[in-house]
Amino acid sequence: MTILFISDLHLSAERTDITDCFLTFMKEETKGIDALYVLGDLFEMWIGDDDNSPFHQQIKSAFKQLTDSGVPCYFIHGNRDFLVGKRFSLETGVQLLPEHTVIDLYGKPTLLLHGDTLCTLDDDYQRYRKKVHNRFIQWLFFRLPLSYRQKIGNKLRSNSSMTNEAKQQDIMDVTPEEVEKVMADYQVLAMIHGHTHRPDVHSLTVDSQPALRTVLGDWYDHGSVLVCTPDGCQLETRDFS
Ligand code: OKV
Ligand code: MN
Repeated sequence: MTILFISDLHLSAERTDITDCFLTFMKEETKGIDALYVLGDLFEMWIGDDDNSPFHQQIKSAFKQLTDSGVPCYFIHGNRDFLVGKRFSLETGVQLLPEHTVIDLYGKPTLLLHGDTLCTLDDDYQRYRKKVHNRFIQWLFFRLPLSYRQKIGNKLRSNSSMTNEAKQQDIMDVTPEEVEKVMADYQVLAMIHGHTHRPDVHSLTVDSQPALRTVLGDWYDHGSVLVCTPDGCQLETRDFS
């Protein structure tokens, strides 16, 4: 009995080392598990489900094989792949979940989310987020041909003019008050999220009760998996080959 959680792989055609590690993980570690949850930023960028390059086909077929084998697979959008949509879901069998989702994790109500909404002090990002999540702006974006959307994506990405190394450090951490508020709102004592690339388990107090916040790791220089069984959860890493 095992449930696996991953996030922040930032898969791209350029980083074949990450892709290889992910495909090996999908083939060798997901057989017969109870569920796989992907908590956002599976992809470095996503400008529409109609982007069907060999790279995307390779990733999608890995999910399709898993869900066809009977393993339920769930996805919560990240800040990079928030445009993953119904067509991706139909092609892969991966079920899209709302941005805040409470699951029963072997008897423990657990709130799952990507984590970007917890970084409330990052004004620039929250302003950008509001724009690109606007339904009308998204409707306009999808009117554009794939090649234009690709150009806009590349432009926006290069505008954040830092090196990849600096970008990793630059992600703001969560606001502790926001974490407590969200957990109290959802009446949970356990939360799992990614986004900050600061894998750890934090103890906190919610409604004067002890609570746990587990942060998943990114896949920048090794794989990162949260392995949960009825006995508990453990953050683990996987070396690139
Ligand atoms: C994803 C991030 C690029 C951060 C654009 C409307 C608009 C959607 C979009 C374009 C960019 C996603 C979809 C990408 C995340 C970046 C740069 C920084 C901090 C519009 C709707 F307004 F331009 F019309 N986008 N792409 N960033 O390349 O995947 O998260 S992306
Ligand atoms: Mn993120």
